[in-house]
Amino acid sequence: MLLTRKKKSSFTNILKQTTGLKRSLSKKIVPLDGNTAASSVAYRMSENVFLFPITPATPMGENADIWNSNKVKNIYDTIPDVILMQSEGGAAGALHGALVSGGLPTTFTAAQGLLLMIPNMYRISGEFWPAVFHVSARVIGRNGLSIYGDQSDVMAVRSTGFSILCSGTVQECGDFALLSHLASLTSGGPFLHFFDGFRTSHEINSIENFTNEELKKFVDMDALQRHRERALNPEHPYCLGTIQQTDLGFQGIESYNKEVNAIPGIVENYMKKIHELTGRKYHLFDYVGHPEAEQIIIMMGSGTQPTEELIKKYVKEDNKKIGVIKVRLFRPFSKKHLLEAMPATVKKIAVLDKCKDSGSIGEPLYLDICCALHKMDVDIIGGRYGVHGKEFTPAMVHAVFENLNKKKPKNNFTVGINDDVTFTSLEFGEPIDILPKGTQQCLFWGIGSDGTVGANKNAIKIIVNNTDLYGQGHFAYSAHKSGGITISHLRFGPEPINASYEITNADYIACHCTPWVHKFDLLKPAKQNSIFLLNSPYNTVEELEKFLPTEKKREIAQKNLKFYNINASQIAEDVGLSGRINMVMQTAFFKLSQVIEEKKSIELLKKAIEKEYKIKGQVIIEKNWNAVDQTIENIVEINYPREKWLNLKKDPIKEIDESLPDYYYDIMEPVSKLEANNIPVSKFPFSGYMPSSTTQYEKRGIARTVPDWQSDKCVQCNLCSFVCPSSVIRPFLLTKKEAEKAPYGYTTIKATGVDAKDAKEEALDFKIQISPYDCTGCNTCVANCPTEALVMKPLQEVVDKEQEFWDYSLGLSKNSDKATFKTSNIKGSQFMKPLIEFPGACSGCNETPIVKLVTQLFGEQMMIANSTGCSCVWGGTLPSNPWTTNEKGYGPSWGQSLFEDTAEYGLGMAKAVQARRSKLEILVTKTLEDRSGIKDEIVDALKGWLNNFGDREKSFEFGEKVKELILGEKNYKDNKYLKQIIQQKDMLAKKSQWIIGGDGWAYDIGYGGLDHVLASGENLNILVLDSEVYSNTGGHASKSTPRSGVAKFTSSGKNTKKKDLGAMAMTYGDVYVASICLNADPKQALKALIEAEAYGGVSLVIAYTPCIAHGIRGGMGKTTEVNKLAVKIGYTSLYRFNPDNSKKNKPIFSLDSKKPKAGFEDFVKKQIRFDSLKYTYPELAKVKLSELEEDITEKYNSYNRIVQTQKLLNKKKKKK
Ligand SMILES: Cc1ncc(C[n+]2csc(CCOP(=O)(O)OP(=O)(O)O)c2C)c(N)n1
Ligand code: SF4
Ligand code: SF4
Ligand code: SF4
Repeated sequence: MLLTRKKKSSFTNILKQTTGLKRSLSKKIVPLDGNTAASSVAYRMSENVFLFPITPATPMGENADIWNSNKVKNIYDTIPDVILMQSEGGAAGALHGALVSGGLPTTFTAAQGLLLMIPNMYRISGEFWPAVFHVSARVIGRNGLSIYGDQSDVMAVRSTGFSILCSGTVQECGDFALLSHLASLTSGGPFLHFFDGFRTSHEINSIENFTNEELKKFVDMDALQRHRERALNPEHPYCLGTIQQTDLGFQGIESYNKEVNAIPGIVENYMKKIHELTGRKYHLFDYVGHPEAEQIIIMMGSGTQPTEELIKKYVKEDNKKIGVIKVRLFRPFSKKHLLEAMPATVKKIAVLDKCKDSGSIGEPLYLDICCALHKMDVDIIGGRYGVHGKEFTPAMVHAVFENLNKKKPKNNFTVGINDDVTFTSLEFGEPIDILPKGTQQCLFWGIGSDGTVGANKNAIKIIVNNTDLYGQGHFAYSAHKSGGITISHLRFGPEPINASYEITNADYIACHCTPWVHKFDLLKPAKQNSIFLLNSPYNTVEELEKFLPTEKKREIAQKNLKFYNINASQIAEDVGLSGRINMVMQTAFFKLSQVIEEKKSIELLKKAIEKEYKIKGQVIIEKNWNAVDQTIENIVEINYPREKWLNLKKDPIKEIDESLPDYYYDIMEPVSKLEANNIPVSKFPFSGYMPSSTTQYEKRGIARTVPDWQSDKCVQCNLCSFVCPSSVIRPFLLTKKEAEKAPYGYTTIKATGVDAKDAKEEALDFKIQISPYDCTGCNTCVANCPTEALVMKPLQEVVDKEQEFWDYSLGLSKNSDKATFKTSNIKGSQFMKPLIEFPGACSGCNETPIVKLVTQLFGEQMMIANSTGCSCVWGGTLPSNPWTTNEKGYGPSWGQSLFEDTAEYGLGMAKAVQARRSKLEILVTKTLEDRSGIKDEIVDALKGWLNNFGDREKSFEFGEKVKELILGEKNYKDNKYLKQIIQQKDMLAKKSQWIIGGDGWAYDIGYGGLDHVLASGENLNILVLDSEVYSNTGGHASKSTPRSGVAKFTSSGKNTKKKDLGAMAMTYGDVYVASICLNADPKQALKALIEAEAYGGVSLVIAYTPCIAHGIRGGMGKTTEVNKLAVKIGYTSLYRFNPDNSKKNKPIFSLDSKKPKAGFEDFVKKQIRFDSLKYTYPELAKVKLSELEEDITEKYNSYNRIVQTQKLLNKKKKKK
């Protein structure tokens, strides 16, 4: 990373800048999350940081990048180098190299990332080097991926030889980070320090952080010198990584047992030192509970918090003889220290593992404990909890002790789910409140990107930094990238808060998103007499009586809630912060909750505003101040008629809609109501299966405004549909009868330009129709309409009639009827049903429309190997499946393997299909040779199929015919050939194989595989959704990120230019390559996709897909404008490289975009990713942006040179 700022910054100052957190020197308490607590130590204890982003460990790397950019030094008085690698495998390899050269490297990772490091972990521990990996532990993907935390990743590396230390709280994240660096250096061996991902990594809590002086204090300089001296160096050379035979290897592995055996003592020693320094006492195994406990739990991680707190309560109140052993050092496992920690009175032990070791006799910690205590007279059982990030609460701890108390406790149990298949689960009861007295609990229901989460993080900072209160914040999100729910759980109190679970007893609940009142059971956690604040336009009892559902009114009355309303959207609008309600809601929280006295809190809030918005200028500061004042004046207490609301009759139970599949009621509905924790195991489909077409049931209604069609202005170009990211706006054709039968108000116009045969026979009508509940309000269709025939209108105004019209439109006879229109042009392609609809992408996403177009062209024959990234989130998040089918039930089949192996996964798919189809080809050939008893019609169809075996469209047509004819024969099963052909009927149609992924995959982590597949000569299509960043993880730089681009991990603008993947692929000569940008040049994009699919070898289509991470000014609705500019100035050159053209004597390379024109400055200004550099690093901006401009010219010139060379060669050819 380039170091740019001249001024040196202290760590404390930078911590303030990066987290906005202020360190109170008097009490040294700061609100930090687990990732920051760990990385702030790791960064300062290391010399090199090798990175690759993976949730939930990514913020550790992001912190390191920002600290590096700000020249923050480590304790060795140097600035740690922060290096972004192409994968975690690469990070581990580089780290290994740094170690053997005497460096002090570190890295941060989780889940699949940690798995990629395994080979190097063995090597590092085998050579016994001092390195520390900090792991935000996360679920390993099995039949599905999850970004949430369990300990399956750490357990998967427990045999690598790394020492493993576990933190259970945010405070411990900092303490044990230090412990692991110190112990690693002294012991000389590698450490893995971990904490529960998302739970501890993202939880903000009040903790003490270390100063540089404190960190330095215990560093073992002798050990460091030993490490440096041991390093590879030509001045005292030796060799590493030797090949060993059977006579040598075994002894070699045993040769460092002594060093490993010393580790527990070293860790213990440093624990003592940390105790002396901080007063916090740790042991390798920490026992909490009754001194004569008979029943104990043994576990590690954040789950120890509710366990410990409940035990303390039961011991104190009922003198229960129970306790918990918290495992700190899991590897090397010290039996001696375990026994020292365990009371001699223990008779029964429940070992809790936060992972599942499928097929094993028990989970890893359980097996270790059984082995350690096998000679003792204790009963040991094992159970699983918190797997896939499942909540673990005091009520569940209670259930574990109840089980343990039984004569025959259940072994191999689960807690937290309802396993009604193998009956492993323990039942647990109502929530148990064990928080210290005076703790206030506050819940905030927001909608993605409304600023709620940011405002709440701010609130914690303000409170913890300015009062004696402790604070804790935990944030939960839904998987949808747009319109998803966010729930913030905030706790404040006079004593430290150890509660690693969500709030079930709230003193304050705020609903920031009005429709959530109807959707969720959001008052369930409300305490009696607590506060409820609603953001809605309804300030009177009368209006609210009408608006609120009966259930909510009754609940408000029953719980005697103090009910307030604030019209936050109006206030935001009035003060000039349209759509930004966060400041209003934050002010309301401070006023109503009284966590800090009102006057003081407003003062602090205003100060915080001034600081936060300083760079944006005084106008913005004043708008926010104004929002604060307006809020104080406009909060309305609702004096509701309590008696009346108490006696309201229940609404009738909604009838079951028979047309909806079981899957909807079993899975989708509970998920959408946030009640999925109650879904029993028996309802889960086998192997991660998700049925197609389920997003159609979601009907999220997240748009504030939706397009309204002005039929008189429409020129029937279908561009609106072409660019819609959500498949929401579609053109429909109607026969005369259908137009007559249409619902009242259903406007149509006479169809024009539909030139296929049916249209000529009968005049058709045309209509543009939207699915109102599925629209995200992105404005892309409006921006692309050439005649202003679309106008945005408030959803509520149009929703009922538009929904009725949409339902009617879906049943029209001409839908997807290829006989009525040509599908190879923009207009015709849009009459085909998109076989992906309503994906949960961000509003205005550029990835989805391209994939949608591909499904309209080839969807019924598509096999998709999808990479990990945004496209797998909007395309494959259980239970919302946007992949859908046509009237025949055919549609894309979709699979995701890993982030790193997508090309290989797709190649595997293609090869298997090829093999199966070849077999079918042989069978059909034999059938035709031995055709006795087979009707001529069938024989003809089979011949047609065989002759068109490799033709996608014809093999499909003949295949359909073959199926129809054979299945029409009553006794076809009597013929051995026909029977077998029908058994393999799904191989008749040639498949259209697609490999889809982002630039992170194609340019970086998956490049090796991609390159191999490019060289394979196979007939498959690769679509790279090039957003120039790792969009899914929040916008991290890839090798596709342009020079000067500000992304995560390149916070001072990227130093190097974008890799030209297309040019690299073209060098193979036999790969079809295209560069497209859908809404900048729709025709070119369509042409390229059709050519790519038709090409008989490998095709690579690189689609420029700007993303929210680019910070397009004016929002994603403006991407069309920016994309057109990108093409105009040559930032993105559009081209097609078609090797087939050489056979046709046509130029292989077509540069489809014109010579670049002026507009670079405008392009820069329109995107925060470039423009912000001018403010953060002005001098660098000058240099890097002008270099970017040069890159653009150079790139265009290089393409133009190909064109000119082609022309020249052509001329020469003609002359000859
Ligand atoms: C081995 C591994 N490392 C890291 C990740 C985390 N991860 C998931 S998606 C992603 C970035 C995807 O970026 P890109 O391929 O550009 O796709 P986009 O999200 O931009 O569509 C990363 C880093 C992972 N899933 N697996
Ligand atoms: S506003 Fe966006 S989502 Fe809605 S129809 Fe238009 S393009 Fe589609
Ligand atoms: S983009 Fe505008 S003119 Fe074209 S079909 Fe849609 S509404 Fe009609
Ligand atoms: S690519 Fe960007 S805009 Fe699209 S879903 Fe991902 S983050 Fe959102």
